[in-house]
Amino acid sequence: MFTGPIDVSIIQRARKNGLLDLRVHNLRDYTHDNYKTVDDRPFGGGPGMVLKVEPIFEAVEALAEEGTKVILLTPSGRLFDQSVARQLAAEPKLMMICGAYEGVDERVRTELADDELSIGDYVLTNGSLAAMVVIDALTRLLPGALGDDQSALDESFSQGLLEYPHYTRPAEYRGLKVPPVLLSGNHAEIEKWRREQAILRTQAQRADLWQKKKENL
Ligand code: 21W
Repeated sequence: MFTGPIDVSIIQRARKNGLLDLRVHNLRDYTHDNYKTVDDRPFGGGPGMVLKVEPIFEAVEALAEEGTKVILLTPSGRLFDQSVARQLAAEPKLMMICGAYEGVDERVRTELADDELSIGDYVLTNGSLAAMVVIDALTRLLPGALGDDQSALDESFSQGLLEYPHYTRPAEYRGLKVPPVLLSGNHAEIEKWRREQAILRTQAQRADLWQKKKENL
């Protein structure tokens, strides 16, 4: 699950450049039985399996350092967004616990987790892809992680509007023309057009964002 994404592009470069120290641990390494059991049936009955408390406690005790913020990825966590990403990117050390099966023994949440995050209102098979999403969003915010040609300004969200439309060459493709203003060289007009487009788009696609934006105008 992790080896593909963490070995590509920006994340890998951040690791090579010493901006990011990323390690993946297997809970099975913190079990003591021959079967390396990490899950068990839920007390009280019901479907599925629950991640056991002991391997997680032992893993966190072995791996967490002074100042490590422990985050549980769970569908019932608070919603991860760009402002949470900015806060977390400023933390020196994070440890993410990925849930699996029906969930994680509640004592992990109450005793170990400093924070609980969900990446959105849809159901994944486990928390590792959610952790990968968080890692990706945080990595690009690390100072120096993006190349010169890329911007960490988070244009889509920092100003509370969606992004304006982008075009590149050719100026006409199969009769589809780039808006003439973008070819005009008039930077004030281009700025104005982009802002209008961003507003129109936000109104059409994200009434929730537009509502918030209006309050702050
Ligand atoms: C999916 C775990 C469903 C538990 C009520 C009672 C981590 C996640 C996850 C998963 C259930 C995140 C049920 C967005 C996600 C994650 C696996 C609950 C059914 N409902 N963010 N029992 N979406 N998902 N099982 O799924 O661990 S962050």
